[in-house]
This record gives sequence, structure tokens and C-alpha cells, in this order.
Amino acid sequence: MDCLFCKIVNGDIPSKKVYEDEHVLAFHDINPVAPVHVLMIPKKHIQSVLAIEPEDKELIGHLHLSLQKVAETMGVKEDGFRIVTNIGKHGQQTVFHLHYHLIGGRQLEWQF
Ligand code: DGP
Repeated sequence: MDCLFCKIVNGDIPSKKVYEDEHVLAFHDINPVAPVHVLMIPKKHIQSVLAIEPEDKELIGHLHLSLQKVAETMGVKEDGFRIVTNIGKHGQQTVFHLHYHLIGGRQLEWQF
């Protein structure tokens, strides 16, 4: 499958890993928009939130618990941060493998 993030999971494309276990991987975004910008992905190829199946419930819960760990590791837990997942054209999703942006390390704005 020609998926960039599957290639990162497989090690075919290098990444700066922040957290990894059997089911999820977190790595630094190549194009950070803040001092902390990490991508958290399930190792299983899921296209977006819209493609999550009932059988993925445990995996998605695990992914969120892992996001807590990454927030702690990256030192953003106390001051807060943002988790974003883009979906489809209007969401400006560019990589079609489910990923959550964890963004922080500075005061964020909320504007569209
Ligand atoms: P999105 O627009 O939500 O689909 O975000 C995709 C993100 O993936 C974007 O912030 C840039 C990041 N990205 C794209 N290619 C690579 C890569 O090869 N390595 C890493 N670490 N990040 C990448």
C-alpha cells in the first residue's frame, strides 16, 4: 500500500520517534507549526476518523491514553495543548492515514 505513514511505521521512511508500542507510534511532524508538534498514529492503516470501525474501539482508546503519555514526555501537560485531526478535503487532510496532531509549547490561537 502506498501510504507515507505506513512506510514510517515500517521504517522505510525515517522519523524522529517520541513514543512507540505495539499499536501506536508518535513522531515529530516534519513541518512543525509550534515548538511541540507531534503526530500520533495507529500502526494499523485507517484512512481517517470516518474509517474507524467498531473493532477499532480499543485501539482508539489506547491511542488517546498514549497521547497523555506523549503530552507528559513533551512537557505540555501543565500549560495545555491541542489535538487536531484533519478529515478530507475541507479538513485539509493531506496524508490519508489517521493521525492526531499534538500541538503546543506556546499560546495557541483559535481562528479559521
Ligand atoms: P494533515 O494535513 O493533517 O494530513 O497532516 C499531515 C502532516 O504530516 C503534516 O503536518 C506534515 C506531516 N508530514 C508529511 N510528510 C511527512 C514525513 O515524511 N515525515 C514526517 N515526520 N511528517 C510528515
